[in-house]
Amino acid sequence: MVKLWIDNQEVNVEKGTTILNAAASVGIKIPTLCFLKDLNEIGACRVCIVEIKGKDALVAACNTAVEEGMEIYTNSKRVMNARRTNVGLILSQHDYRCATCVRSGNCSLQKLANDLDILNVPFKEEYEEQEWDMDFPLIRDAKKCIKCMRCVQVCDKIQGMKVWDIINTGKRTNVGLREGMSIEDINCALCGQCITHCPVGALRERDDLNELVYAIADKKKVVVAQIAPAVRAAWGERFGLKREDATVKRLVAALRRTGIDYVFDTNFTADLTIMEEANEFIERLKNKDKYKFPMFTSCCPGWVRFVKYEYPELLPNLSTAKSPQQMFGAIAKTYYAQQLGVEPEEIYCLSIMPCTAKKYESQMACMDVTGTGPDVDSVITTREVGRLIRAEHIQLEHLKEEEFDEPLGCGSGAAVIFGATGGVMEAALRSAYYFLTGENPAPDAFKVVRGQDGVREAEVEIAGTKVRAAVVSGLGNTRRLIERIKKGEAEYDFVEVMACPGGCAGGGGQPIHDNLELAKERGDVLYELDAENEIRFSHENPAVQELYRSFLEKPLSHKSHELLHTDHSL
Ligand code: HC1
Ligand code: SF4
Repeated sequence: MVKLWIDNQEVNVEKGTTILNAAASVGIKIPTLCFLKDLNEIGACRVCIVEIKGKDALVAACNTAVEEGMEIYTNSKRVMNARRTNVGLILSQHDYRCATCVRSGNCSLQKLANDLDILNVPFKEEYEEQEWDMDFPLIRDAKKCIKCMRCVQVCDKIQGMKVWDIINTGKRTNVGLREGMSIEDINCALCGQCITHCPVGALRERDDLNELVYAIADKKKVVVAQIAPAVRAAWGERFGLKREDATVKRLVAALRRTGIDYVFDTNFTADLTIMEEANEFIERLKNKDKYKFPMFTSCCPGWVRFVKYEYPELLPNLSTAKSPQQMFGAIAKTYYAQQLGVEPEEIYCLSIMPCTAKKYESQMACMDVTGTGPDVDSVITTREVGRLIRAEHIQLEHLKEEEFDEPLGCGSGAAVIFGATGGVMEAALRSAYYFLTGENPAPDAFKVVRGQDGVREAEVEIAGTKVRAAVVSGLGNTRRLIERIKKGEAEYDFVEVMACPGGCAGGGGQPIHDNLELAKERGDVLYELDAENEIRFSHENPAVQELYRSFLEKPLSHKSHELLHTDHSL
């Protein structure tokens, strides 16, 4: 142990502890900006500087280890002046139009400037512009970049993609796309993890709210919304709502206030996905010589993009089932349009997702089953739905909960856990067991696949058949797993992959909390919702059963193939 003093308080910590952590252990908060736990501890922003008695230079607390007998001051006059100067310098290089910034009110730099009472800074009048395709789902605004390197590190160390790099030298040093590539051509999976780890507004998703507002105002359009599983565990965070108040039923009510005509649940088509995917898996197991193994899930578009760029030879291993988002669009514009007695093009299908890659998935040319345009017209993130609610001045505290519309609003507990890593696998195993044995397993029989470890493996036995399953989240973990499979070091029958660490709960479209990863907490909410649901199995969803009876006939039928499956190499 090391004994030292911080702001005259005695502190005892393990050898090797940083000053930042030593201070935190006794409740002293040293402000940070570029710091990202375990990923970016480079001390570049010089915001966490502290004074050590007897030393001339101020040091960065995030990457300086404590030493025996140190006397440290975190808020001395010298420290405060230097910290103000450093933040002022960063601000002077940053586009300061906060009022029109997507991160206003949730920006680490803005908060620091306010906390430090910085009221006057010689802002630059002109900034170096970087060209960007504003139609692309991921937007970068170079004028707002503070060169903290967080995006570079997250994309490289967590996602293993190395999309961002340091470009130029000297005064023109900046962050940009690797090797001068364009965002359309580079291998970006669109996971959005660089967005959720950016402390300012330099990275964001394309804003699709404008188009939605026009669609709602268009009297000729029937606006139909779907809410993704993981959105319900996170949407209230932006409003500071308690978990028990931020229910999905309150979100349904809020969406109706915006003028949306019907509010449905992606859980409905998550159940439909399980019907198709579990049967596809059984079909592959029964005809092992005809198919490549393992079969991979295909509902995460960040993962599908990753396969296309990095391992195209694995495309035949992907389940041909479309994602629940896309199945919803296909069913809304066929089955539901028929029920309403309207043409497919009269329906405007909105999707509310915790994900940025879903914006890209909805625009793929193959996602148009009616030949009248995209099955899903627009995708907004959990953050954008928060902005929509604020823009409409909806007072959530006065809003009563409302039920989803029927019939596409009915979802099982198996569907809601899609939003947590391992959930798709667990839901598929529950139904595969039923399809193979004719009986339901205990609902939690396959909970062995739950957890937050980046890679989890399980071997389960169903009707005498051993199924070797793996669950992986985060693209860096995924690459390592694939390399092991390719080298013959690991062998599986069925693998679930989610591009974002923790699955959609930790998705790149979720609310941003600086230096806080909430995937586990949100995932726990989804598992609670599963346990509370009267229906725990996708095959017991009555609305899905009715859809097969009256429209699709059976899983993997000709019609199901036409509407619900795709060739991922397209
Ligand atoms: Fe997901 Fe999915 S679980 S991909 O994480 O399969 O985005 O929540 O909606 O489509 O259902 C995301 C979440 C989501 C799809 C489902
Ligand atoms: Fe990297 Fe994901 Fe950001 Fe693309 S979206 S640059 S893959 S972190």
